[in-house]
Amino acid sequence: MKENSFVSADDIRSAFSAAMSVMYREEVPAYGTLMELVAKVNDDTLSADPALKQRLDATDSLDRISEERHGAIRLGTPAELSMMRRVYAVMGMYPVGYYDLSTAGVPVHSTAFRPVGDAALKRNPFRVFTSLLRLDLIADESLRAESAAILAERRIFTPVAVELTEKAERDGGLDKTDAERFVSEVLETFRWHDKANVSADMYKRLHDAHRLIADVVSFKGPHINHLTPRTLDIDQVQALMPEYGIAPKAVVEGPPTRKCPILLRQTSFKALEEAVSYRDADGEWKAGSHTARFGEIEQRGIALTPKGRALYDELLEASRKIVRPAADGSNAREYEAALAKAFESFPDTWAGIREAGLGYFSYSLTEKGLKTRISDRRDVDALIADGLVQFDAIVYEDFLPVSAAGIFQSNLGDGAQQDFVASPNQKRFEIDLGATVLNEFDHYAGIEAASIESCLRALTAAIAAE
Ligand code: OOG
Ligand code: NI
Repeated sequence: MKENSFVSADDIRSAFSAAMSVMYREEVPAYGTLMELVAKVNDDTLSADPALKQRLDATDSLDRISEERHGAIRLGTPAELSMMRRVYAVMGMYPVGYYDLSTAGVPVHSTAFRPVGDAALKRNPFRVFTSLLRLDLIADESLRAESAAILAERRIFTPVAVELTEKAERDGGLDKTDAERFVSEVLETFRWHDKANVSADMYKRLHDAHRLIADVVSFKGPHINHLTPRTLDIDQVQALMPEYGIAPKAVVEGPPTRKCPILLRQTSFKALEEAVSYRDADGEWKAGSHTARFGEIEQRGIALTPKGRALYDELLEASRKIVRPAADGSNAREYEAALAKAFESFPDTWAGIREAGLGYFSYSLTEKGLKTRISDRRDVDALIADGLVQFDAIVYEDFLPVSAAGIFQSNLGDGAQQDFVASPNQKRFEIDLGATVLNEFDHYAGIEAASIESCLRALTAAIAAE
């Protein structure tokens, strides 16, 4: 009886992402403006392309097309990370992928907590790019120790949020009343606090070491630093942002514009300078400012195999050797041209991508396949050649470290570039997390293999049944 009264994890996640969207729009009005622009461009794109509209209507919910797809937070301690993992699990969000951003001059490593599986993603795809600060990369030993001490003092979860997470773990879910309380209590963790935890002097020391350290250590909690709706035409939104009074980052991150979109393209408006106050030793509040929060948009394409990803990385690097995008946008055109040129060697038809083994596809029976029976298990190329099986791109649901670094950098201010020795440490991250992260390539390969298996089973089952 009890189990029937549980709200599904997918529904809790939907309620949470909706509540977060409302909160963030109130906190950051420019984000509301971006949402309006995205909705308008999505509407225009759909009116101009009835075929696209029809396709999306069949596969996605058109009325939710402009909703948030992801957000991001930055945590300070292993204990915060492992508790966050338990909180997300109540909402059906699990750690997928490991991203080392030290190579890009950002002292964090990260994962994405997201729904896994088609049904959950369709119901609500909301995910949170979650980073853990790496104090081990800070050279100044005393600053490192002071930061650790400040972080050890703070409690980012409300007691009720912790209690309800434990209850969900114990009972296997939450009923309606508890689920509603859970969403509003967890939202508190993501809220903005304009009163810093530290003195103006300490803030300055943290900020001088790295702006990101100041962002994580100085505040009561890991405020959501951006939300990201889906756009159907990222180039158009990027172009229109200034007209709407918001300043876009210099370039769109990721692959160039293509007929067959691959991976993920994203861009953002630059983080806003916001008023905060610091608490000095004598208990007085002192006015200052902090820059951390922004709005982002994303457009997703096909998930690439390790071979496709290697080619993507190679072409991206090749184009960046020709033109490295400047933060002020002064060479954005040249960068776009170099990127487009470099990617000419990446096939731009679905069949070409599939034949070269660059992308993951989901296979299904054609009309003919539905009516046909075969006695042997053939390979998928033969089934396609016989017209029995068709293929659709599997959408990339994860992130890209070079792009993430570009998003971080554009929001840390120009000239914030700093070098750290590359030091990926997935083992350490997983120990701190209290779980292993899912390998995204294995995951996509599994979806593809299962779709092939189900085609073969259907095609040969009819024979067995005879
Ligand atoms: C996260 C930046 C990464 C993305 O979309 O790649 C990210 C952050 O700024 O905390 O959200
Ligand atoms: Ni993002």
